[in-house]
Amino acid sequence: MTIQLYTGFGSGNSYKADLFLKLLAVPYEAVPISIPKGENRSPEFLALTPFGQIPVLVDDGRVITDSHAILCYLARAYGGVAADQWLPVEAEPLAQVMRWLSFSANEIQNGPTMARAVKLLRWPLDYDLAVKKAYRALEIMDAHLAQRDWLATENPTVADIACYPYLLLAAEGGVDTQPFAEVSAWLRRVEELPGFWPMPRIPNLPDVTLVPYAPPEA
Ligand SMILES: N[C@@H](CCC(=O)N[C@@H](CS)C(=O)NCC(=O)O)C(=O)O
Repeated sequence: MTIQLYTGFGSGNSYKADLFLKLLAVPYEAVPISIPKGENRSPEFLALTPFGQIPVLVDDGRVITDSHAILCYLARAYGGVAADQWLPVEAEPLAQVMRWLSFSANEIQNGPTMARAVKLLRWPLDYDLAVKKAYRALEIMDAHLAQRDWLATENPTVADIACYPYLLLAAEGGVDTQPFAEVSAWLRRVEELPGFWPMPRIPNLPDVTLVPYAPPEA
């Protein structure tokens, strides 16, 4: 039975699932859901997930919601010989992966993701606070990646796939990743993974002025 991924153009959370399916070379059917058209509020879609959010993965009757849950499901179900690499089962590396999945769901979500939501979707949020959180998250990541190639273990894991999209998209929210050399190098490493699939980008977006990064005073 074909795997279906309910996904949306411009959605970084959906792209996490699309990208990982491509990296694992798992065939699937992409079912586009338009949030601007309200398709995520249709009775059919809400029957799949009361959250009304994309992405949703349906695999042989199993419905998996939430991008990070989908990444973990795919790693274990379809990772094959690399399953333990993408999502380790041993206590310490598993904890490290969870730590960076939480970073994606909290620090990245509340930083670059929210800054982008303000600029792209006009969400009525505190933009300055989102940018401040974004730069703090980037400082932490940059220092962490100065010591290592990948976020959680010595190999790429689902944590790298989870953190990648909204840092790729950071400039759409006015957040500049350029001053963060280690993060920039890590973004390129993700893009060099075999099977990497670039995110289809929203064309003709209005220019967003990058907020200059000011390093903390020593
Ligand atoms: N925790 C969820 C968040 C998913 C999410 O916020 N998806 C957005 C698109 S990127 C969405 O569906 N928004 C519509 C809504 O919340 O009504 C995940 O990681 O998948």
